[in-house]
Amino acid sequence: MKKFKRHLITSALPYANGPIHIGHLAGVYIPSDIYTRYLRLKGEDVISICGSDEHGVPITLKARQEGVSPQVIVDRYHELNKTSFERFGIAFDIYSRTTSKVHYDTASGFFKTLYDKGVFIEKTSEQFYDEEAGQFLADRYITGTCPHCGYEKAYGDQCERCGTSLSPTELINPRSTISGSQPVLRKTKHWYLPLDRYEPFLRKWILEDHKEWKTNVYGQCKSWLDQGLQPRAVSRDLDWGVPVPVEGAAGKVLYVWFDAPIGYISATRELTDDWEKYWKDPDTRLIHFIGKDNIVFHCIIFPTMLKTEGSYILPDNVPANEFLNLEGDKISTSRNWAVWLHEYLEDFPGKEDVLRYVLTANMPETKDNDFTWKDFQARNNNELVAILGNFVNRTVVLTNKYFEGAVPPLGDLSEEDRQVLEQMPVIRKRTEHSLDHFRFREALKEAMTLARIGNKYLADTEPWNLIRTDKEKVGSILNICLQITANLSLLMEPFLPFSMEKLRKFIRFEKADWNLIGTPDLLPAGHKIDKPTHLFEKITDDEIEKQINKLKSTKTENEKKEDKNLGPRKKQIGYDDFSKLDMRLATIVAAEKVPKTKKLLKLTLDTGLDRRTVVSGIAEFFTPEEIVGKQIAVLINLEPRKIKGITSQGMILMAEDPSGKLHFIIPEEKADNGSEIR
Ligand code: B3M
Ligand code: ZN
Repeated sequence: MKKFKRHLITSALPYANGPIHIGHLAGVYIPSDIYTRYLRLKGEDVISICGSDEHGVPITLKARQEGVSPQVIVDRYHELNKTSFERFGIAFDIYSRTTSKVHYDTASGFFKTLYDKGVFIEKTSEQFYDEEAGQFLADRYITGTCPHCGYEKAYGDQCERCGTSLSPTELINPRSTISGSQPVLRKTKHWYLPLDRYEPFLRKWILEDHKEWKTNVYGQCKSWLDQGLQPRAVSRDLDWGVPVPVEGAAGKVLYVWFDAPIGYISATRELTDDWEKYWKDPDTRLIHFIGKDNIVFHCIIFPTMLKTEGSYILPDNVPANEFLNLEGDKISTSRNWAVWLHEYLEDFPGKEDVLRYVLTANMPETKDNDFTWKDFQARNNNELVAILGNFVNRTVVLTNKYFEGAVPPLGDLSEEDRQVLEQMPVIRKRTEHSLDHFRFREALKEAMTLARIGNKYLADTEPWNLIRTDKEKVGSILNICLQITANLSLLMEPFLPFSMEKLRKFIRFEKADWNLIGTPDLLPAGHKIDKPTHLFEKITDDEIEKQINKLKSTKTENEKKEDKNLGPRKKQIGYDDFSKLDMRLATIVAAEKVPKTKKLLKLTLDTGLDRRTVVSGIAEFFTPEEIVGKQIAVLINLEPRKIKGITSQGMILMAEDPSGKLHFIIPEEKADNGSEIR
């Protein structure tokens, strides 16, 4: 493999609309940090880049839900996530953000370069526009009835009930989630990246030149390429994002997945004046650490952007991980089904390395995997405490007890002594091989082998008994154990940085240099070590019960919420808005099913003012027979709409309960049709 002069490591920029959880850590940030620390320990020139991804619709949705600006949301979570990463020892060289000025300049400059080179296709298409709110609607801002299952809260891009991916124009009775009004289709121009034109290049670059990529990554890229690539819009009609820097682009911003990867470049510009050496010199190795849901953006779209810009290097590897589940269920921010990093740091102070260890040991590198609190406790108690901690502690305690903390001289070596010492360079090589191939679980297992060997060597030689008859031999045994300890402090550093720093302190070994691993005399005879402190401590059943109960109450809350699946509060309106609604009592005088639909009934209403037809999605709950004669509430001044060829003049008012069942709103006693509701 080519020898690179320097390494540029990027980690997926987390959306600044929520906290970091263990799925993010296991998927992206722990592997990235292990790899970066490993390179640094080897003395390589490496920089590690990350930051907050602060644009995109999810952030504006959250802002709308809370009735605050998107800036308030991103400021909150940028700070929380930045601090959490720092406290957890994720050693980025910079943690920037995509609302920074440097990023706006870099991203708009990048777009302009491609624009001026004529790379983009300009296309005008029709998009839903909310005339009341005066803005185009991103897919998530449009809701309506799913044409496949009749679910009335389907989104413009997907129906959450039947999972069908949709386009907004497929929705029946589409409504804007901003104003509730029926959106209209309006022409709008966008710029498209012609991915199809770069298919031959991508095929060769990935499928021929990068056969070494992880199977899950290579396979996903191949299926994207085999499906055939389509031009992809890189601008949006939104008011939150990097403005499109060309004429005729008022109200348009860069598509978040065009702008965010450029965030890696702008963060590097912020970090060092040498940024072009990292991004444009072919002697730099660029590695993107991401989750599997980001593969297409980092292997197809961003490389096409870099290639068309022409002066940038391309990623040499993109070791994407799969997903981590929690107690057998998908991690979900919206359902609060997660172990949040900032909460973990509060609940388990000083145990950052325990979570790093467990998430590495269970890392979802080739398939989704599961995190359980019981496994967390078992690995801490049976591996960190009972093997690594126990070995180091006994070695240091006995050296203090029998030799006043001075490393004893190494005597003649027995066969067992020789075998143990010979293992160190072997284990280093195997650990290196695993790390070089981004196999972190395997690397950790290899490294822990050295601790197991040390533990067994102590148990076999029993220096605490031998001391009665052969102090010299005990000295030799402890000398070997101290060499193993010093080697472990380097070998385990990428995985357990906090504990290994502590360990190096009490054995007074300050040379953090990977290339020393395997050396049998890192601690020469006579070197004075300190008294030990415990590297790890047992985690009790109570501590775990507390976490499991926390999840149980989350589950109960979710179940209750699912029962009370009350629609999200809407933005406050003024009386004037309300007074525009003309709602009346009306009697259903006729009803029939709308052919070829499951959900729709055609109703004839006597509104007291006239007779009119209204189409309504209630067939799943009511038969035509049972509702004729009912007096109900209806909105009569809604713009008429054609639904399945029938002009519907208004909307009956229904209450939808948490289970999704619909209920008429009926006066307690009959009143005149046409009576105003206000
Ligand atoms: N913000 C993370 C995600 O999809 C996304 C990564 C951007 S990396 C440029 O959850
Ligand atoms: Zn559906």
